[in-house]
Amino acid sequence: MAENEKKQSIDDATLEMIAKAGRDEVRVVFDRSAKMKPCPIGAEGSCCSNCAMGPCRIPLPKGRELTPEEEKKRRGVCGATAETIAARNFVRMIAAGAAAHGDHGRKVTEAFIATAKGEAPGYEIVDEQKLLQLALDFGIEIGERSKNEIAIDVGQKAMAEFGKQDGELLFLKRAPLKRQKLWRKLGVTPRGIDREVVEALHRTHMGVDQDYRNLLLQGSRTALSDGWGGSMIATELQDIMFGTPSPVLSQINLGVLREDEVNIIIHGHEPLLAEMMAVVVQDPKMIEYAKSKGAKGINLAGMCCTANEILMRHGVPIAGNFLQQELAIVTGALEAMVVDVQCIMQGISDVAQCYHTRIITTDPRAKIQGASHIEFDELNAAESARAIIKAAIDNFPNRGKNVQIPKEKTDLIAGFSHETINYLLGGVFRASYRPLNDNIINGRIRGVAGVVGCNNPRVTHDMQLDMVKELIKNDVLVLQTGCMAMASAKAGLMLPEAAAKYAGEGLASVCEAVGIPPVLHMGACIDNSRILMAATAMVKDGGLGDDISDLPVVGAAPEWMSEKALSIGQYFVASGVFTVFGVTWPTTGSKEVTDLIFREFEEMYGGMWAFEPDPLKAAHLMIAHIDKKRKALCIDKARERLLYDMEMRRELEAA
Ligand code: BF8
Repeated sequence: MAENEKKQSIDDATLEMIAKAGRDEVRVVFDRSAKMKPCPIGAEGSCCSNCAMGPCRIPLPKGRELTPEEEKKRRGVCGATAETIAARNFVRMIAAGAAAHGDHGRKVTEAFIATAKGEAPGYEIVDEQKLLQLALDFGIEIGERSKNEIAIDVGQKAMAEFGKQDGELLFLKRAPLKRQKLWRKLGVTPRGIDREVVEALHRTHMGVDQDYRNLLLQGSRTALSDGWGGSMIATELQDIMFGTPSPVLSQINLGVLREDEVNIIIHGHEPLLAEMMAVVVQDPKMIEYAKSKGAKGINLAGMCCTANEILMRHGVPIAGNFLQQELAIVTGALEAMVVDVQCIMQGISDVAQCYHTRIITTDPRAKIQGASHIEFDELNAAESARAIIKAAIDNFPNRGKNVQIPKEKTDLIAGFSHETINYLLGGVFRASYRPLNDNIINGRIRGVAGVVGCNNPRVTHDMQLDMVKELIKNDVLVLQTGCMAMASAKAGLMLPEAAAKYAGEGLASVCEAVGIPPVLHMGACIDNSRILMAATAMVKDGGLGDDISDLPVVGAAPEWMSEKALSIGQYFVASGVFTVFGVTWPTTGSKEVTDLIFREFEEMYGGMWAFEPDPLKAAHLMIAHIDKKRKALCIDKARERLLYDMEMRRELEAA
């Protein structure tokens, strides 16, 4: 089906706002993507723009194999082969993604240290138990010291991980021993978070590393420095400062915006400002101020991963995922879109000019032309948050008559941190993954899938639902983060009652016994580190092999678009997880590179990439991989028996 024929979204609120944008003559991402055909040479990874002798474009011929003669001539000006060019591009994308997560982690660490020192009023050390756990992981003395003294040392040790030059990242010790040994053997053990990103950029510079296998090793090392480094540090320190998530009820979709209140959306990734805004919007003085401008109150909602952060810890509602950011403005009911970093489309600035919405940038690293900038100061967080919220309230009287808020909003339960799953499954006194492992071994749960990542207008918005529904129907427990979690939440899959409606009998029986939905929201994209921890906990609880690659566990990002998603995918693969991406695959310009990452990686890491744009077919690739792992663990028979028993039961009931 041609791009302009495909359905733009399966979400009614999104479709309603696309139509309104059309009537208002406002161009949004869906229009721009229909007009802009992706460059086929760049899409397959066959364009090198790493020096000024190029850009060199060496596309594959359409619909036929290369002749040996063409193959020989397929070189950039420097002589770079298709393999080198595809691998360089791939590794650069990983490095950019890892840098984004790492820089998020660093910013949080700075605020964490300031908090521990008492220099950041309004923030505090909330989860003491997690602090002590981290102190033990880092080898920091606890003794009789105060939580703030311990936290200063924890923060400084975490900060040192970014600039460390040798040795191994500290969190790697959390991985199964076998995995750690494998990383050392392959030479992909990350030394320092920044160092791996810098080395990836150096080695992909013109005239440096020109062996695609060697380049891909640095790709793994860089990605691992994200998953077991920058992202994990961000997750852990945020939990200590803001609380480790536990189940919380909230709502999602554009219908959470309110006609009669000042609507503020906080959008981006880092929760430092959002946390403070969640507190300040409740200040009676601010509410009074909003009333003085004619509003009934202040309504704070989130978008993208900042939304996930404040949803997980406070139940702040979510207005939508990545492709809905401009559409929130199109409602005509948004007083301010407050942004921090990452996944913020520059298009919001153009769209906002057609309505009254103020775009407020807050971070010196992420300014947008045409937006107002009110800088957020972590050391004076409440004051900054107040100034930003006041600016939004002041804009309420400017709201026009062209307001249309979709009615769609769905309840969801979020807050499934790794620790919460542990407690829910095992109970507070014997928290463990044992019941999960037992139910995998006895076949009620077939396996576990992490379905994560973005939206991408190249495919139908939120179409990943087909994948998630197929997985749970086949008794696969689904863990989600990022914008994919939001897609499932909008469809009601993150409610306990979804188990009876959508899950297979085995999975439904476990969900009903524990009282959890069949699809668990684990947080923002940096919280994919929680999935690594969950997988490691499953290995450590025993009975499912001695490495992550032995587990019937798979990953997917069916609608990915961001470089961060590639970094996440690569650290999943290098940690031993079979990972399927949809939309497009960025190395198809080189058969060698693609073969390496789709096939040989399995021998190297026990996990490999796959590309399948059809979400149903992708789900079946994942299920097949789960079954392969079950067979290798000799637990495939248990499931057959279980299914046989159920069949017999049905026959008996029928008789
Ligand atoms: O970091 S899922 S579109 S918001 S990149 Fe961006 Fe992708 Fe959404 Fe979360 Ni992750």
